[in-house]
Amino acid sequence: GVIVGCLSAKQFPENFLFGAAGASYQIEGGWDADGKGLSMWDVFAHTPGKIKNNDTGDVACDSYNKYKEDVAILKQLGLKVYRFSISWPRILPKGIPTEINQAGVDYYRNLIKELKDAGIEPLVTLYHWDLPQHLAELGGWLNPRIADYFGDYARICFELFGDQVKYWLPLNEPGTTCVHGYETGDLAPGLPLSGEGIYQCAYVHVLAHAKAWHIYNDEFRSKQGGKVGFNNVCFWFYPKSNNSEDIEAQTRAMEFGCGLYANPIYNGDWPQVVIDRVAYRSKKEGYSFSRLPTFTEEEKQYINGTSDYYGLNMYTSYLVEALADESFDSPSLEQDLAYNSTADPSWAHSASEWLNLDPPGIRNVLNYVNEKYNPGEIVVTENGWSDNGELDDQGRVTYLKGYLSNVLDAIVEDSINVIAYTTWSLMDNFEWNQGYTQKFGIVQVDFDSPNRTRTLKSSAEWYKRVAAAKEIVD
Ligand code: PNW
Repeated sequence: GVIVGCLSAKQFPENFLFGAAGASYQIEGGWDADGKGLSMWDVFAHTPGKIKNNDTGDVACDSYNKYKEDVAILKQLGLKVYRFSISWPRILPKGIPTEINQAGVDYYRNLIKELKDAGIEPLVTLYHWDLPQHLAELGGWLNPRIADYFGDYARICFELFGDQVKYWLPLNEPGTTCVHGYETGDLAPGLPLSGEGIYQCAYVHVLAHAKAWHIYNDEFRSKQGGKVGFNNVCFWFYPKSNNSEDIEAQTRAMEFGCGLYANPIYNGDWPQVVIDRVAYRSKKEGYSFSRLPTFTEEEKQYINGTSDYYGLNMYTSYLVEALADESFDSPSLEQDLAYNSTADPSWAHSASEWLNLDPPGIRNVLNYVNEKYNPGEIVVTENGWSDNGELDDQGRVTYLKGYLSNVLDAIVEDSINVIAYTTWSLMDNFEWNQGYTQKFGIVQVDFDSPNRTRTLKSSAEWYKRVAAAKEIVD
């Protein structure tokens, strides 16, 4: 036949799912409503000085009460998947299975029903940082037994919601928790355990993820037929020069960031670069053992291959320049990494100091993850841009257009099996220690109004047209 008119634009696959994402503590509010227990984020945010303007998630977007409006907006935008998280202490107030909070169960069952009735697939994160405070006091992500507690919680969620949920993500971004919660301490639980906390935290997260996957695999998969994916943030790093030191720094950046968590899940152990580097520095620092915990052979077997799809959070890129080892007098991730990272001056800046515009970075990461971990299916579970909340958010449109074009190229040109994309975020929300100062939503929320009025931004209107056309539109 004859191709009429312009060459047809590249299309996303027919069954590709466009959607949006959010997380319990960032949107729900209802921090002490109807029997919910305390999470470590309630405690952290209620501690003066931890959050910009001492903002809290006490009310946030009030999605605990307004979830029907959220679902109506998703439907109006023609989105087909919603990634949300379950608040562990809303289901289990103390994090332990002795008491199940029925009001919490009802909330999520109602939300899921509302979504399904609107033809929207729920993609459910079991844990997006709001650890029950009781478990934080038991040692949180430094205590390997948290993996067992998490397993009990996961089982309860599979039992309660698994008839309706086909896409699960046990954990959100262990990388961010372990660095910011247990290395620098600027996110909950706020423990600056430089050079040590991060590795113990990574170890416990890997065990917890694997436990949830095995429980699903052994007890639920045959009757529920869903998928349990692994989630982590992977940014892209370019070597600042072609010299071998900078290329090695690029490898360290990828392996200590993405690989520290993904390699155990997909390949059964820490990345070799990380094992060697932390052992080397630990020895020089005078330790008789490595600061990086060792997996037993049994654990290696247990963790290996425990993911049905890769849930990729990807936002930005950096240039890295190697640094030489100088001292061995205080352990730190920074010295284990031994590089300087900067943004290319040509990249546009968001309202978040760590987030700059480099659209090809996501295609690079998709290729990297696909080659290194061979994950089968990939869902881009977070990708988005922050600004000051303006309704005509052209910066966000530019960002999403660039990144989605690269996702499409990864699918069409590189044959990578990306099946869905959930932009961060559906709504402006509580941006952790930045409070309400950085806005990621395609929908604006008026935090000055008790109604928490929602208003579509330009990016939402644009995204709606993309989801309908299944191609990148102007
Ligand atoms: C992710 N960094 O966090 C989280 O999963 C979301 O809850 C969060 O709102 C979103 O990204 C936007 O920040 C990150 O400093 C927080 O590199 C900080 C960083 C990365 C991811």
